[in-house]
Order: sequence, then structure tokens, then C-alpha cells
Amino acid sequence: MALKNFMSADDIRTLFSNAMSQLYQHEVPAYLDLLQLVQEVNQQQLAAQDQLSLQKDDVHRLNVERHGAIRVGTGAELNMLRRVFAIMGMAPVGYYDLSVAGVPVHSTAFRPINPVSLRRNPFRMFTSLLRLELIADDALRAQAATILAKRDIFSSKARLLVSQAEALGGLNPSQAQQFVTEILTTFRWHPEAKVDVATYQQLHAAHPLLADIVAFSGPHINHLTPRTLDIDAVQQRMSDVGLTPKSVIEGPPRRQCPILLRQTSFQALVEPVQFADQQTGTHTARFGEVEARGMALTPKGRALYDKLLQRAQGAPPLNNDIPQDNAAYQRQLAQVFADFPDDETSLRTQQLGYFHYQLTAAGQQALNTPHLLATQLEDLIAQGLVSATPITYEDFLPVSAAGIFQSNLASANPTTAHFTQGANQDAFEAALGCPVLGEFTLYAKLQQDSLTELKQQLGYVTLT
Ligand code: OOG
Ligand code: NI
Repeated sequence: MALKNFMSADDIRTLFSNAMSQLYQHEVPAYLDLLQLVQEVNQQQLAAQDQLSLQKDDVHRLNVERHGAIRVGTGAELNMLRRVFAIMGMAPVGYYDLSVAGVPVHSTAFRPINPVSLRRNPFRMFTSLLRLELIADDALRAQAATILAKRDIFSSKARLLVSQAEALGGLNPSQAQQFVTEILTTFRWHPEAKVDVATYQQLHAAHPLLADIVAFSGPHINHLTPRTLDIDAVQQRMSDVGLTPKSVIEGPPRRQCPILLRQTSFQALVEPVQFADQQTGTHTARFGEVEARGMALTPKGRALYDKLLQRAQGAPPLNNDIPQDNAAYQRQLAQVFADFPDDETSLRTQQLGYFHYQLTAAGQQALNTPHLLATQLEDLIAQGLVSATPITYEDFLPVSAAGIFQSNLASANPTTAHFTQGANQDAFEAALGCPVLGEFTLYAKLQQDSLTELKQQLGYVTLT
């Protein structure tokens, strides 16, 4: 058989995430301002930090790292996206029910899952599927379904390349380049709406998200998100570069040991649109976001996070009671989160967070000298022979995501939409064409794999 010259899925993902970033900088120049601000803040942080504490890999990852978000209208669109992202080494992880926050979608995050791929480029796509069944108006729901049924968000070339990649097991470099170009067109912004102004207004009145998803020919990328080492500084300095920040940073407060994910964004732009009846108007959907990532929490740690966040926010999960002043909100959060241990040893020994264990240089050396090492993991750590490094959280948070959605929907009032139907993961997975992976399972496996390897090296460690 001829040698197959396939480009690796990791490399295709990097091609794609770079191309997305170029496209979005071009489409939304304010995103470029945000990128520059983040880069400046990151460089200042890196200069101030102990360089040795950040591995070269981490810095590389930081420079390529971002996530994006899209919203699709039909199960068939979601299903095709699963196949598209699989070619880039991205699998659906997690199920997010946004209906509890008055947003008529449910979502997953397509992302790489193995450590090597995550280190190369952790690009993720937060992908939401419209839940038409949550739209109360029967006629409007039927009309939206008809409009969606008529569109094909993928080019025929894209479909062909996906089938080819699946049949042959990959794409060669020139096919990969074509594939990225074709997929990019799916996520472009189209200032020409597919509906007339009256229909747009009806959709918008039912829910702004309904208009955003149904009125256009495709799922325009609605934001990209670089990772920052100091999100508080970015929030503070956004207005210096002419960006209007979202009122509060979502997620946990600033801590010694960062956990999960903190996010903020600049307000979505009001952009000109031409409707199908030649009328002109505006649409508000596209923005820029930043994120700061900390350690992944175990189910026990996550339950504590959810409990404290609820306490800090009053009536969850609508974010109604949170102060609109970020400094005041952060103080409130910090007070409540005083109950969340903030040192690595407590987080680890109380099994609140996931850790990666490995022999230190001293541990490697000790292996070669014939004397008895400790037999307990904790003792090995205490003696500096084994290190425990927090595993980074790679996923999203539903309450935070709802806050990001809400702050970027023009005129959406979080108190107006109340859906009586709850989550429907089965329907989501049926559309997707496979079950979503569980985030806790993935983190637990990373931790366990590191322990297994350690155990093989040491032969006799008793693991806590
Ligand atoms: C997705 C909002 C959620 C995040 O980072 O939590 C999100 C959207 O607005 O489509 O991207
Ligand atoms: Ni986002």
C-alpha cells in the first residue's frame, strides 16, 4: 500500500484555529485590540513570575490557546460538525443545559482530549444547538424550522473532504488546507440576513438568540477567547484600549491556587445588516472574550464550587442579584470562597482537585540508589521525590456561559424567559450522533494514568 502522507489531526486543528483567529481579527478589529491587550498583560505576568515555574510547553500552549463559540439550528448541522471537528482531533465533551438560564439552547464543547494534543493546541469550540421546542409560538416555531431546513451551512467541497477523510483515515497537507478554507467559510459573518425585517423582528422578539441562529445563512463565529495570566488586569484595562467590558468577571474569585475558569468579555458590537427585503437594520451578536484557567475540580470540589457560587449570587442561576460593579462582586465572591481551601496540599489531600503525579529529578536519582524509598505517596511528596501538579480545567461552566450569553444579547432580559422543560441530553446526543464524553471521567483518568506510571517506576508505592 502506498505510504499515506496525512497531516496529523493536531496540525489540522492548529491550521484551523490560526485561520479562525485571522478571520476574526479581520471581521472584528476590536478582537485584535483585545489580543494585543492580553499579550501585553501576559508578557508582564511572565516577566514578573518565576520563569521556571512555567514550563516551555505551557508558554507555547498559552500563545496558541483560544476557544470559540458557534450556535447551530438543527440536529443535522450539529451532526455534521461532530464529523468536521473529529478530523481536527476534537471530541464533544460535556453537556450544558442553558435553558435554566433562559437561553433556548443546549451545548457541548468540542476539544482535544489527550495530554499531548492539549499541549500542542487546546483549541475548543463551544457549540450550541437551538431548542426550537422551547419557543412558545407555534407558527413562529414552524416558520423557523422551515427556514432552517432550507439552508446548508457546509459547502459541497467541505462535505466531500469530510467523507474522504473518513473513508481514507485522514487528509494530506493540501487537502487539509482546502478543508480548513472550506470550513472557515461556514463560520464567516454574513451581513445579508436571509429573512425580511418583519420576520427578523418576530424572531428577535421571541428570543434574540432565535434571530441570531435562524435569520442568517450560517453559524457565524460569535467570539474567540485568548487565555490570559491576569484576567483582573485585562478587565481593568479594557476601557483604556476603547473596549467596553462586561460588568463582572464570571466564575470563581482570584485565588492563590486558581480553580476552574474565570471569564469576561467586551460587549457585542452593533453591526449593520441588510434584510432580504432590502431594508437595513442592525444585529448584535459578535464580541471578544478572555479566560483564565485554573485547576480541574473533582465532583466533590465542583459541588463545593457550585454551592459557594450560589451563596455568593443569591438566587441562582439567573445572575439577577449579583452587583453590577465588578470590584464589589469580586469582594462578595472572595468572602464566600474563603470556605474553599486555597493551598495545593489541602486541595489535593481533601480530594477537591485533580493532580498529575511524577517523579522529580531527585526522585529519578533516588531510584538508582539502593536504599529504601518511602512507601506512601504523601511521604514521597513531602520528601521532594514526587511532584503533584494541578491538572488544568479544559471545559466550561454553565452559569458562567449563561452570563456570557446574556451580556451579549441585545435587550435580552434574563428574567423574561422561563422554560418549563428541563435538560434533554438524550435528544442532544441523538442529534450529535454519539454520547458526549464526561469531563470528570477524563480528568480522573489523567490523574490515574500518572499514578499508574509512577507505580510502575517505583514498584511498591501505596497510593492514597
Ligand atoms: C456561547 C457562550 C458560552 C463560554 O465561554 O462560556 C461561552 C455563546 O455565546 O454562543 O462561550
Ligand atoms: Ni466563550
